[in-house]
Amino acid sequence: MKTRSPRLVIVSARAPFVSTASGIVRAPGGLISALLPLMRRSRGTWIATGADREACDTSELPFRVRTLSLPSEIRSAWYAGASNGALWPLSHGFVEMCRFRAEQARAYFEVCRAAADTAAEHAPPGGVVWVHDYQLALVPALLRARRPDLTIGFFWHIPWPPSESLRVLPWASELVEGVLGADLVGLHVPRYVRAFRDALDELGVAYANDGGSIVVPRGARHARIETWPIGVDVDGWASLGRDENVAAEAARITADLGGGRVLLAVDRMDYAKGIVERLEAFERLLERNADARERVTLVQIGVPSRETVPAYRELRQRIEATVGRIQGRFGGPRRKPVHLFARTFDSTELAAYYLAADAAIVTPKRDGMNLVAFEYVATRPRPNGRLLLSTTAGAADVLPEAHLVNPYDEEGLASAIEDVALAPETASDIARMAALKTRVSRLSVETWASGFLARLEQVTEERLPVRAEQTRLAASARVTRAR
Ligand code: ADQ
Repeated sequence: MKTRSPRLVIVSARAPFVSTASGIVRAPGGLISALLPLMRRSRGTWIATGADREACDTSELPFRVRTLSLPSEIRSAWYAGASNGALWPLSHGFVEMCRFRAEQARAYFEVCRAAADTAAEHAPPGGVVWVHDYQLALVPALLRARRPDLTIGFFWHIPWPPSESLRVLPWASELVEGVLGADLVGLHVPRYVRAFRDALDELGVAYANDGGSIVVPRGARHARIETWPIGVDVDGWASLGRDENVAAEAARITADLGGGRVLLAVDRMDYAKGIVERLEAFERLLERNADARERVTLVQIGVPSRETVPAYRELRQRIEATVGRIQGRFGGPRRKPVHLFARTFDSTELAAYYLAADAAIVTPKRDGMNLVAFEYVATRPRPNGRLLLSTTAGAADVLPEAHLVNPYDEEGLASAIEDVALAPETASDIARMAALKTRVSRLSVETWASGFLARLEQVTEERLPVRAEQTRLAASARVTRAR
């Protein structure tokens, strides 16, 4: 489905470009690659709050990138504090790790206000604004108050917190009201929509159920909360998977690792991804299975992440210490059971590992969706290999043919890793992977982005007469300002 995506404004914490040692490059990740073509077509504006100003200062683009000038203490209190020290752990079930500090909440409100003001300034009359993620959840309502003529979409990329957890957030009501400023709110899977409904019940906000979605009346309009599962750039990964050079590199990787079974994990280094628990489960497997000690290698690719947050610095040390211990116990001069890479890989390098891996071990403790599971499946040209996936990742809800495991069950996790690593491939494995490939192809990120925007426009057409009047007022206010 293609959308005209006219006059699109995107608001996100991350910018589409970053500075690296080799110059300014497109920021990694499927979301950016899905949104860039839409922005190029719409010639709109991308507002990035956490951005690298220099990387975004480019005049060659067919659209504008605006960054916000925020004092460093506000930026840090918003990003490392309220966003990643409160909302992230809260939404991933790590309530004990949450720190709710009043000055961080104030900074969060301030950054959302600044983002909303910038969007209000750049969005044309009757334009479409798509706001992304938990770092900017108040933007929809703040923007709506400034610019009622706009069509506003919001996507929350992580799990919606269960109401028991949300109850401990001192500004839970403001958070929910902020999100409800959007015309269309997207969540990955139905259980997050159910959790959102629980939050409305808890806060006494009236709503109606409409199939699996929720409709919340807000004056002359409605906010709709719907399931929009994200996907990956399926064609891009598939074409890397068919590339001869990538296949040759994959064969080199397998040979360098000793020719045995290769298990692969790829994550941002985040405690929600369950990296230490995965390593410990692998260690348990090596303890009890001499065959695995000889034949199985785990490659853990982990891109360092959010290192301004203390919990993330400690996590990296724990990961390195655990890998060191496994190496000390089971490694030898010619045998290294775990390989840890703590850096960013480009997609060609990642694809070679996806091809080399007999199984992908995707075992986060909690994850909104998890794109690595999709990338592994999309890259492999044939329906072989196994995907081990946590029941607690959103991806498990859309990829039921994966080998599913509870990442909190220590013994179960070790046994599941053992099975996907050592059991001989069966016809059922091939059938499962074929089914996964079909599902992943249907969930491309391009379809997700254009489908969400098309639906957003459809949803706002429900309030057409009101909107036409608001757009007329916004346009005449512009003309007056210009004079
Ligand atoms: P993330 O928490 O970042 O995303 P995920 O969905 O797994 O998690 O995406 C990670 C991306 O980073 C993948 O595209 C992967 O290839 C890439 N990546 C990881 N390690 C890398 C490395 N070392 N080098 C290069 N690339 C690497 C959030 C939510 C998820 C949700 C997405 C999209 O937390 O649950 O799936 O947004 O909505």
